[in-house]
Amino acid sequence: MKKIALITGATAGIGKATAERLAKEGFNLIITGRRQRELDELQTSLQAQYGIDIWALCFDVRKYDEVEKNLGSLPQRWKDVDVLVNNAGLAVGLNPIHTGVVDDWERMIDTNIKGLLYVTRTIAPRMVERKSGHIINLASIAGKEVYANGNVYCATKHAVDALSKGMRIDLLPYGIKVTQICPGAVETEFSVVRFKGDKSRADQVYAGFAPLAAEDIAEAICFAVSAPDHVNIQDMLIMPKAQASGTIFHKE
Ligand code: NDP
Ligand code: 8X3
Repeated sequence: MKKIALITGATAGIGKATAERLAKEGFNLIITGRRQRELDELQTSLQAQYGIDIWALCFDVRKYDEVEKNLGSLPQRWKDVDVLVNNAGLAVGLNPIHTGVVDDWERMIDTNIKGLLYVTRTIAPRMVERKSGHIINLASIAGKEVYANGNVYCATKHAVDALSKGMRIDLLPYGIKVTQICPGAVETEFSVVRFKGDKSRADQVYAGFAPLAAEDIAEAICFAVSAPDHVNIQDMLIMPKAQASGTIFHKE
């Protein structure tokens, strides 16, 4: 029987690349995001390419009632999720703390921390019942370091780091693996979202060096998922060759 992977934020970037990589690996997929059209297109393309089954769910991870409605009572054939990839997340704005925009802070906290918690709270109990499962959390270099004006985004990813550790301890008796993936700069829609649609400002983030591609992170996720049963990859920090730390880049 094919395994089931649930990937949040599969409409773009790392989540979409992970859906593609795990489809190639033969997983049946539950894909989520807020953009129905992107979900439909991905579903059609992966089903045709790999002959897998896909269940696409359009909802906002910030709303617990929507999470519960969509994931709390999955149909029988979808409810035994083997791999949960908590990927949906974003940065909004890059301001010093004293000029921070409260709505930006709320979007980041509600998505990156509360959304990840809501989804995990809904899916983990069945993993505990089955004494089997693997949770992959997308943290960041921003969860290991703090950089200028990154204040609240960095705080949310430090929270993911703490939650990954906490989940690993709490779920240990049930044989559930928890892996945290911490990328440096990956060229996705991330910076366009951070700079609220300003594509030229977003492009500057990746100018002068070769950033990671979403597929590089998907490959790392696939590696963690494919490890033998007795092996858990706990934490992976993955940077472009040209990036030494959160803020130190070698640009041509
Ligand atoms: P993208 O902007 O390309 O993709 C983000 C995904 O998250 C989209 O599918 C989006 O879907 C989904 N999403 C955002 N908000 C919500 C929400 N409220 N409800 C449901 N889905 C949501 O970014 P990345 O692929 O780069 O980011 C993926 C993860 O990786 C994030 O957690 C990010 O913090 C992390 N990361 C990214 C790095 C980078 O440099 N790009 C580096 C380190 C970590 P939709 O808009 O359809 O809702
Ligand atoms: C995304 C990478 O460096 O913009 O988490 O924080 S960074």
